[in-house]
Amino acid sequence: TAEARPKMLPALALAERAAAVLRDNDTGSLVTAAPRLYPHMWSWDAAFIAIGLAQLDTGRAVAELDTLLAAQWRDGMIPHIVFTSATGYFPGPDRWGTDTAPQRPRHVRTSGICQPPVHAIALRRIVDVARRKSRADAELAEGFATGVWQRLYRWHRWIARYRIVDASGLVAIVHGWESGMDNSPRWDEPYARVVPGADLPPYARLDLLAVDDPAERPSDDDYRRYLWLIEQLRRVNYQPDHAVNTSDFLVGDTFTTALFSLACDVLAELGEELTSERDQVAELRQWAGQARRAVALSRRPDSGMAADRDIRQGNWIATPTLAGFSPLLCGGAGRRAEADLLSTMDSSDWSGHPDLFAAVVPSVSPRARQFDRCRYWRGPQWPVLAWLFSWAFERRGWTSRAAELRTQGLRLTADGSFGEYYEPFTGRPLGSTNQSWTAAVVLDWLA
Ligand code: 2M8
Repeated sequence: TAEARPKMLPALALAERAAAVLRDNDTGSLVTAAPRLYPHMWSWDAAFIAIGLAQLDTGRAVAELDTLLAAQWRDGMIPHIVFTSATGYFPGPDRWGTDTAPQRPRHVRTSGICQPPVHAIALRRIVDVARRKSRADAELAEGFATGVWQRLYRWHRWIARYRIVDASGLVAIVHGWESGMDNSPRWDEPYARVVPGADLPPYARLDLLAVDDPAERPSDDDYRRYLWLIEQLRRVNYQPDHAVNTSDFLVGDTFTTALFSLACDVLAELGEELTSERDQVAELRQWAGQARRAVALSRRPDSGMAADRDIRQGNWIATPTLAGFSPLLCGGAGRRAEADLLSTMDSSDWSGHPDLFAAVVPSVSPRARQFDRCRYWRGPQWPVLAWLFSWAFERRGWTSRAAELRTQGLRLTADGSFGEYYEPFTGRPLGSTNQSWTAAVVLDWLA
């Protein structure tokens, strides 16, 4: 119950604790995603972490993105993990075996897949925050943004070139981990057809050692499939064209597509402000428009919610998850459809569910049969996603909605434990504590 929770910290104390989390998880060149569970740099975590760092120190914020971008593959992909020397996370660099991939970066070890492209959003936020701080901060952030703009353009071009592979126009992923929502019920059907080969090399999970209860993490069956997909990708040396041809898992991800659309527009905007790259800006606008249309077209007629596309099977996956609200991030669905989606979001099936501790959209509808209140991406609330929606709503001019999400996000996180995710009915922190991206978005909310 709510009574069992530690009391809510006042804003100043909460901000101090959040800053301490980022400091404690800082190795000097990067902030790890979490102290024990994730002792490396994750791609989309790094973007949110940089947003939090921007409130503390512009120089440290840009350095974080710089570390990530220094690990960019030569074809443009930003890898989903940049490994530190820490042990204790599985699968580590040896299991990924990217060392023989011709397009890998030379000086650092990484995984061989990617994550949602939220980096341009982080760069936008860093520039905006710095401009409000001081002239020197603004110059630092703008100089950095101008310097890395091409690298982000090349990342977006990689997605447009290699990951739009069918008529749906959705951005395809070759592993559930690429969605960031690892064990979401969105992927149950496509994963059901991933059958690990008998030649899957043996392994031992380490993630379960870092959480209170295995019921907060994916199952062993899930993990065998995750590892099998890595095995398939490793066997084609992570060549992007072979990967989409051979992976047993190939899904058009509507949420990633919405973020791609939004990020292309944001990067185009930054390009207009800071560079003279007219042609590349025009390309970004075109990708943004195509992705926006793909998301709008993925809506199911009955619910109005966006769906994913199982490309291997040729069917839609319409599971009631938070990804269904993707059109609200990037627009394109039309005013009527958006109003309907917003009322769905407010309804008792979602944020308006009477038993929620905080009115933050859960990862899965509490009324869905797949809902599991403790298990990772199958029900709990994720502050980082609340931040994304609040930022996008602000940008779309829905100021009071953005403010309300921020208030509710702070209610969820005010105990100062910085959980990775939260149990929706009690507000109990789950997974890791002192999770960097949670601390980062709290810092941004409190600014
Ligand atoms: C989780 O994913 C990793 C694999 O990438 C894991 O469970 O080992 C996800 O929540 C993902 O979205 C996140 O980026 C990562 C680090 O926080 O953890």
